Amino acid sequence: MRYEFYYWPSIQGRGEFVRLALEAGGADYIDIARMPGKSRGMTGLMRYLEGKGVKRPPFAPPYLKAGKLVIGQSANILLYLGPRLGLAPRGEADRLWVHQLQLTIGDFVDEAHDVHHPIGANLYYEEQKREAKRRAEVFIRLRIPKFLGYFERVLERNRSSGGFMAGGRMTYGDLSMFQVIAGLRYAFPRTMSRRGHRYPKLMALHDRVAGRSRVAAYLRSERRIPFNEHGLFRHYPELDG
Ligand SMILES: N[C@@H](CCC(=O)N[C@@H](CS)C(=O)NCC(=O)O)C(=O)O
Repeated sequence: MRYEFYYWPSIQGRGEFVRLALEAGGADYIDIARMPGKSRGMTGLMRYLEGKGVKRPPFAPPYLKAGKLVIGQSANILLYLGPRLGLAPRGEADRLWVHQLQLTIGDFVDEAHDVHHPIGANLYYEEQKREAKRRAEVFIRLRIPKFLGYFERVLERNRSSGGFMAGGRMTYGDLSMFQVIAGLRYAFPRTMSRRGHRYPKLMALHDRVAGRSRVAAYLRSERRIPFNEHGLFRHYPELDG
């Protein structure tokens, strides 16, 4: 199966959760909008969003074409890919648990996005700087500790060896958690260097995932788009505590 992956070509964004799974699972895939001949790729991306000839069009990228299936919503794509790429546990209860973790990660990254766009995604950051500053204070003081504290407890309670969130093997949930830690370190370096030590298991998980051979090769490659100020995790020093 050659998967077709559709996402904005210049950001990691929510697409990165899927890219990481495709890469870590050794999938055969094309990142459509990043194919040479930029406009051709974007045409492919928009075709499904506009619902042209598609019975079940996705609302927004990322989405994945797998044969005749067109699957939207990052957590839904991972629910599909996980078992196929060896990145999900076997039993139903365990699969639901990883899916639940992924949905919680989705909630967290929505909030990370809303730090720099608290009023609306249609406005520039510069048009909502004052509100962003207030939002960042709450995010740093209350929301980062609440979410990271929760994920740290998840790691503490998973008694299987390996240091992953569910069972003894790496799942797509661990890959996504790696991405969240990397993103927070990029966007809020001061906050994370002051408070990161409170979450030793999460920091270790980040390093463990980054060290996996396929992930490490991907991170070194040009396929990994650098963090930037157009994506989900943005570094604006004035918002960093
Ligand atoms: N919950 C969806 C969110 C998808 C989403 O918000 N995609 C963004 C890019 S990261 C987008 O292009 N949204 C267009 C819009 O909301 O109008 C997911 O996790 O896939």
